[in-house]
Amino acid sequence: MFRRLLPLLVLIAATLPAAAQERVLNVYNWSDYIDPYAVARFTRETGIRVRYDVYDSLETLEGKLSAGRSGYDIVVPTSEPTFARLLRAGALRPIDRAAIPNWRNLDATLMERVAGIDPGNRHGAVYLWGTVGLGIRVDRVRAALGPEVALDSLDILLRPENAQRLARCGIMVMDSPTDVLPSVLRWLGRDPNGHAAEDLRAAEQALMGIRRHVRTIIASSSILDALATGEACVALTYSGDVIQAQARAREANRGVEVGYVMPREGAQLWFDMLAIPADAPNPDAAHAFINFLLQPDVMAGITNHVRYPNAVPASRPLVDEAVRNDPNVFPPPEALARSFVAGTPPREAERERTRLWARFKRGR
Ligand code: N2P
Repeated sequence: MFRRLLPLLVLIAATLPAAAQERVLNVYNWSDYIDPYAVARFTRETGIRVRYDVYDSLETLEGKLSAGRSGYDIVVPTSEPTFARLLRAGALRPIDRAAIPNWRNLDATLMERVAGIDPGNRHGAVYLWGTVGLGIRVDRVRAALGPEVALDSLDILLRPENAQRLARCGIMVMDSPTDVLPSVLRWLGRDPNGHAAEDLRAAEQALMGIRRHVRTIIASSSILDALATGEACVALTYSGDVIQAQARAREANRGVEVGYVMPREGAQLWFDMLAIPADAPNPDAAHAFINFLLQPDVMAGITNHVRYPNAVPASRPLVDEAVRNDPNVFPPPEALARSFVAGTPPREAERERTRLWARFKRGR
């Protein structure tokens, strides 16, 4: 009897406690926003398995989190408006610094920039940052607009006569009012955070002025792919996504040359935050993950892979020289001086932005 039971008992002993103890970290991050090697190394070093989901717009992230019980332990919202709003709604858990000794590796100046919305930086650490601009096929844009065209302005996209000439080549805009409207307002010479009715009307007019020349308004992840293959000729999206597409296009070696345009009118600058939802199932694993990410060598690997600058200065010497010296990855001080950071519009303005965006997508 005992003999027959033994294998069963061994089986139970071997599997049950392991299953009960298996630690899982549920990550919800932007697409193309980590070095896969870092995730594998985290699991190897800690034994914590990672369940990894991605989103490609702030609207998607906020929708998922606002419903509650997302089941995620780590999320990566932009400081404003998303992180600020989640924080205000009580949807984020205070971070226990004692569990994150590598917190000291964070850039004090960058952390100070987000302390206005999160006093004492209690709820988040800057992960990566970047700008909003245009990914372009350099030769095609020159061919369509003339060799003299200035490749540093949103004029390429937003002047209707330019958009018309580029329409056949393929214009795309990322599907995110939150991350598109501020740049349009700035290009118009308006307050990028303006939310008065006339600001929004002006932005809508500008967008409608090019609407019929726009091939698609689509998720930022699809834009990255379309830039890499050459299917998109001009696309409004995030800086590092363009630079990743540029690298992929070079590797493919099919004659697609992708360039990034940081708007001289002033680029939108954003900071993405590592944060823990208030109802995270495994907050201990979340703390362990943040501590792991904030190591200089891990962060350097991430910046090398995704082409966004991070918030750990000691990682800088470990970043590949070509990435470190790329002004589109690390914007020079003059460009930063002209940049602006988005704010958090009041609820009614946010609703109006959503309606405006739906009209833009519909084309009327
Ligand atoms: C990564 C998207 C960049 C994050 N694919 C924008 N805040």
